[in-house]
Amino acid sequence: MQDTLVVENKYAKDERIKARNVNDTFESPDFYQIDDLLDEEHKIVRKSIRDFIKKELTPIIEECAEHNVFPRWLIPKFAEIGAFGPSIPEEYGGSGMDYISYGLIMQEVERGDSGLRSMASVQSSLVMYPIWKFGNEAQRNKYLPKLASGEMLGCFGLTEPNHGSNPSGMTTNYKDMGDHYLLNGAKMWITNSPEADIAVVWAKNEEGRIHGLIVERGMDGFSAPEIHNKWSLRASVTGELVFDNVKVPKENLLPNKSGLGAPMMCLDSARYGIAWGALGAAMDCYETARRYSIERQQFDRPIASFQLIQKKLAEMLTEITKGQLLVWRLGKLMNEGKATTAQISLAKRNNVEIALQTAREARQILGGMGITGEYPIMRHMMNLESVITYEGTHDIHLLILGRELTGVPAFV
Ligand code: TGC
Ligand code: FAD
Repeated sequence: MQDTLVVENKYAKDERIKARNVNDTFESPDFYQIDDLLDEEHKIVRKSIRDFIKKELTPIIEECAEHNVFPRWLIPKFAEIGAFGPSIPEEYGGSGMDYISYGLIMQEVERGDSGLRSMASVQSSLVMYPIWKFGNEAQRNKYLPKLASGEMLGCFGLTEPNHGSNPSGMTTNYKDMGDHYLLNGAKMWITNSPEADIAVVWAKNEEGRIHGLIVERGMDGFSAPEIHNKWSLRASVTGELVFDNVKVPKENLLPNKSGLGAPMMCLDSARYGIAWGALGAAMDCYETARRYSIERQQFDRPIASFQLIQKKLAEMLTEITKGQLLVWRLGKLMNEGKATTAQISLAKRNNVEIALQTAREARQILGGMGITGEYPIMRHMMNLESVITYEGTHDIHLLILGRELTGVPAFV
């Protein structure tokens, strides 16, 4: 990871980057007048995030992705616009918004880049949510305001080197040493970890029961090495979490829920956000391809005039529109506390899949230009290859649905 300050200064001087800023005229497609289903607050939230992404992220994102730079300097700005803890009550620094607003924030941020949406959804759904939901009052007051303001960045450690799709097999564990817990083990593929100030870590106690613990940067025996050579989410930082006899104070255990159900509840919230977010990436690819097809001439006419190009665009828009309706309804169910894990799986699975298909088709419409960083499509496509794997792989979500439909788990 390069020194972010050096990179920031370099970017500030770059005329080409300023030009990109002016050119971001993105508007989301709304073929079924879904905006009529949103209230004024939703539209205001969406506009403010969209403006922020155009002003702050679009100008730098291609270079960040190319040079593998996590733009940490944007974190206070993400906080300012309410991207951290949108559904967390205001008394803890959150914004107390509903789930449709949360979804729209994720959509707009991922329209900018899935890596930055990852950073924000981990902070909100996987760090702030468990501290709020399973923590005590002292933990909420100690951590949530700082996470909401961006003073602290968090990460979430569930996956292990040998336990990805089956987190219940985790071996990370802690022992009760009387005045503290002793934590040992390792987590893998952890978004934000090398930059994080705290980690919400899931580990087994001596009886094999899973609990959440808050581990702070700087604790003896705790390290978070970065994972290098990613061809996906290059503007997001991913790493390991290594615990070598880490003494965790007893007050850092999240007391109000144990068992795999606790991290799974966090995943429900994060997967919901991804279902919206992936649509943002799809919209950006669709809009880019639609505009390009009108401008690009071959055989003395715009490529938009060819039926095969129109077919691609029409199918992209159809899938995006279906995805929009899906997440709007899911958002209503989330607001009412009625959304089920299987419903969330269906939306995450569907919307990430159609986003990837959209990116692949859009890339074809741009021909050779589609593989360059002059357009966002290849970056979105590579990012989405992670999104389709994390928070439960595409096939695991299918199996979650299969279990719901038949009552028979087919995981083993
Ligand atoms: P299973 O038998 O399904 O459940 C075990 C216990 O947990 C309870 N439970 C839930 N409780 C509340 N809400 C939920 N959503 C729940 N899901 C499960 C369940 O009732 C049971 O409780 P009890 O009391 O009966 O014991 O567990 P299983 O071991 O059979 O696993 C099922 C499976 C495969 C679906 C699950 O393990 C799974 O979803 N695996 C995928 C793993 C995954 O999604 N990992 C994500 C890691 S985090 C991440 O990727 C972040 S990326 C972030 C970013 O950058 O954006
Ligand atoms: P595996 O579980 O080894 O799966 C490999 C293949 O086997 C997949 O195709 C899978 O679908 C298939 N498979 C597995 N089990 C079955 C089965 N029963 N039936 C059929 N097929 C099966 N984790 C965190 O805890 N926190 C994070 O912040 C986080 N961030 C991430 C960021 C990135 C960029 C990535 C890539 C991953 C991140 N993850 C994180 C981990 C992510 O959740 C896991 O990668 C994911 O759950 C899959 O686990 P795995 O990679 O070990 O794959």
